Parts: sequence; C-alpha cells; structure tokens
Amino acid sequence: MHAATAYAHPNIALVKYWGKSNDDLNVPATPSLALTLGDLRTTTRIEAAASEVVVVDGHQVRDAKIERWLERLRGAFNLPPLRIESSSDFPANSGLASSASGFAALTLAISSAFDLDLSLQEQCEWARFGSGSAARSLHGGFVALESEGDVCRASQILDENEWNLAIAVAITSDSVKSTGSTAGMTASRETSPFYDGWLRATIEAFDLGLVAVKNKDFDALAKIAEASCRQMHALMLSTEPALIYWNAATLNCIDAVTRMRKDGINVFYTIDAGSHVKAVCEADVVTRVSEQLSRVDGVHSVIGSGIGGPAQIKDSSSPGKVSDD
Ligand code: 2P0
Repeated sequence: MHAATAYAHPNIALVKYWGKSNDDLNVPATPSLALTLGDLRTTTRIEAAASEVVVVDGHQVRDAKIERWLERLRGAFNLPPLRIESSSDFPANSGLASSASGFAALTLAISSAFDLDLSLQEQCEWARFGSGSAARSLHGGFVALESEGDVCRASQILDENEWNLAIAVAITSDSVKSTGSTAGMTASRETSPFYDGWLRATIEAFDLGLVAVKNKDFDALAKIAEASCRQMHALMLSTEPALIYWNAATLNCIDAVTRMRKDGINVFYTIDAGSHVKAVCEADVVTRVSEQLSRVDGVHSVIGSGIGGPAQIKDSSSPGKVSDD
C-alpha cells in the first residue's frame, strides 16, 4: 500500500438520469449522456490509518453513502482503515455534481493506493455503486452511461478535444440542495404519475443525443438537452412532496439563454438537482455568455469551464505533476 492522490472533474448530464431500476446496486433506470467540466475538480488523497477518518473540504464527516460504499468495497478487497481527504474547488451538494467527481476520484485513488488492478470499466462500476453519475466522471469529454440488467457501461463518445464547447455555470444560490438526489429519485419513482413517461422519453432522447454528439450538431443537441432538463424538472415538480430545485434566478437565466439563442448565439441551458444554471455554448462565445449571465437578476457569480479530460492519478513524488497514465 502507498498513499495515493487522484482527481476527477464533475460532469453535467445533457440527457438526464433520474430514477433507478435497482436501489441496492444503484442501477440507473435509463441511459444518460454527459459532458465533463474541465475547470472544476475534486481531489482525493488516500492513506492507511489506525481508524477510519473521512475529511471533506477540511471538515471531518460521517457520510453514510461513503460508509456503505466502503463496506461494499471491503466485501471484494481486503482493505485496512483509511484516511480519506477530499476537497472540491466548487460548491458541494448544490447540483454541481460533487458526488460524481468525489466517487470517481475516490475509486481511482483507492485502486492506485492498493494496486487493485481495476480496468477502467471496473472502476466505473465501483464509482457507480457510490453515485450513478460518478461512472461518467472517470472518462473525459462526452460520456454515455448505459445499463444492461444490473451491469452498467460508461463509454466515451467524443474526447475533450473533439468538440470545442465550453460551459458557463451561473451560481444562483449559496445554500445546499433541499433533497438529495438518491432520496429524490426514489420519491419520483414512487409518487409521480409521469414516471413511466419520463423513462420512455429519456430512452428516446438518449438515442437522439448520441447522434447529435457524434455529429457535433449543436442545434439538435440544444433541443434534446433543454427538453431532457425540463422533463426531469417536470417529473420533480410532479413528485409528492414536490421537488422544487429552481429559484427566481434560475428562471431568469433560462430566459436570458433563450434570448441569447434567438439573437444567434449558440448556447443552451441545462439544470440539475439544484438551482444553478449551466449554459453550454461554443467556446468562442463563452466570455460573452458569462458576461450576460452575470448581469441576470439573482446570479451571484459565473464560473467558466472548458470540457475536461478523464480522472487522473497525481504523481505524489512531485506535487502538482500529473502522471500520463
Ligand atoms: C444526472 N443527476 O444525470 C442527474 C441529473 C442530478 C440531476 O445523477 O443516487 O448523485 O448517487 O446515483 O449520481 C445526481 O445523482 O445520484 C444525478 P445517486 P447522483 O447527472
């Protein structure tokens, strides 16, 4: 065993995942399609310890999701107690996919620290047990996640250099989301009258989204992604009790992005389980899109990002250097 540090980027879904077919194995009920946010990252360091300690963003925590995940991992591998230190350079638990980058970095760091010799596909499966969207953060660029029975496969559709898009993230709140994704998904499946329609629409949208990404067809992807976002939030609104993640600034940003597109700027919006708005655009207009979003009523700040690469091991022998493998 040796100490190991890994980092991973969060990802945002263009065709969304909301609902599981198997809660215990954390299997998504539908395929999803995402892109990786290269300028945001979670970094996680692993070392053996006398007793288990988990530190997230400088605070020692007891996290039931991480504990359950470690218990499952210990069913397959003989691991000592661990000290896990994880930090993100963006707000956690607010719909910016910190659990995706978190479990991706954690899986990679443990795999490296204990020489578990996991293939990328096996890493994706372990990350997915922690958080469905985490399987997508081990790859870079545009990533699909599909399941067959209880087994999932994450695959890269385009790498981070193949389509020069960028993302402006409008931060519209500084509070933590009211209902976590796992509980919210279960509630939607159990209470929304629209759940079956959502599954059907998402399976269709995934096939169309794959074609749009492969063809780098911005207009087609804009329509598919905005529709998937609105359909997911319609499902959330129809859940009992209602899952309302948007605030007034979220709606103001949707309006601003819609007006920009009418004015000929290639940009579309997507929103996850939180109030922040991600505006996906062609890279050469990201400064303009960010400036316009920063002037929208209720927007606190805007974070710009390019498309990111895969999760990586940080070479501990020279801090800051990233190994090539
Ligand atoms: C997504 N989200 O596709 C969707 C859109 C949020 C909204 O995947 O229960 O943290 O741990 O598998 O991966 C967030 O859910 O949920 C998510 P679990 P996860 O990105």
